[in-house]
Amino acid sequence: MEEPGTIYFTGTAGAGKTTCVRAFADWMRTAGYDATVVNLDPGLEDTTFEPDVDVREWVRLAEIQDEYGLGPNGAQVAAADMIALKIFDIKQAVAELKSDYVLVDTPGQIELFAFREASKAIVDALSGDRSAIAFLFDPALARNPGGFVSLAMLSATVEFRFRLPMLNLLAKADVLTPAQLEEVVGWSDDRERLYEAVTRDAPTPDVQLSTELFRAIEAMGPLLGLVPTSAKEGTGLEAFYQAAQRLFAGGEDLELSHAPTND
Ligand SMILES: Nc1nc2c(ncn2[C@@H]2O[C@H](COP(=O)(O)OP(=O)(O)OP(=O)(O)O)[C@@H](O)[C@H]2O)c(=O)[nH]1
Ligand SMILES: [Mg+2]
Repeated sequence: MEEPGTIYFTGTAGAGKTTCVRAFADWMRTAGYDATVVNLDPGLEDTTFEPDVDVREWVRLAEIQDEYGLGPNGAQVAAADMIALKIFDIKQAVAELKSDYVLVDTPGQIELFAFREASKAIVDALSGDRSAIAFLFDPALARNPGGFVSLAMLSATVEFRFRLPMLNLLAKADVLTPAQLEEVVGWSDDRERLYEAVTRDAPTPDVQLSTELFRAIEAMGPLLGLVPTSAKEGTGLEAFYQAAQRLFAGGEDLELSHAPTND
């Protein structure tokens, strides 16, 4: 059997990761594809979310807080280390389900996920050759040029840490007007437009800083190719699936034969 396509959903706190994983898994199942949903967030409190493999079976944030007298962030750090110790059990639970796709929800605190050695060990252990990181751009930040550039840098940092291909998503696209959406997607497709937006109307010191940040983005290589999605309205999920398929197929454009078109 071919190795599953594994996608880790990352992004700033509240960017919409958990909702997106659920919506994407629902979309995939409706379309006739099979997907395993993995929760890697030991602090997840949403009781309506029922992942197929749940890290809370092994490690629970509340218990770590109580047992070691830690706050939520300290407990997340300790939890990441504990998860790393259990990773082969988790990997086996995922493998037993034999799905084509594995969708992984990650803890809310991106810095915990991106900057801890334990997270790197977890991702390395779970990932095969067909793995990618979905990075969600929160429109609350992405709608402004400065916020957009900051998120692009964060996405690049995540890529640099994990050395996996990135799928950049604009989450909660439904909260933007069509004009805002066009503008934000335009920044990801066209660096000149982004540069113009970054330097427009900004006070001089900000222009200097933004210009430097922009140059850093420019040096990073390929354009972001942001895919707008809305978990709430179920839009953009097919486009995201196709982007993932292209990536896993090594650039080949696979035919999507039996998926509904709800974009
Ligand atoms: N309008 C709209 N709201 C959304 C969408 N997706 C998520 N939200 C809302 O955004 C908030 C955060 O969503 P979550 O899915 O919990 O985000 P998260 O990134 O998993 O959050 P943490 O794990 O706590 O960092 C919730 O109030 C969701 O209802 C969407 O597509 N559209
Ligand atoms: Mg979440």
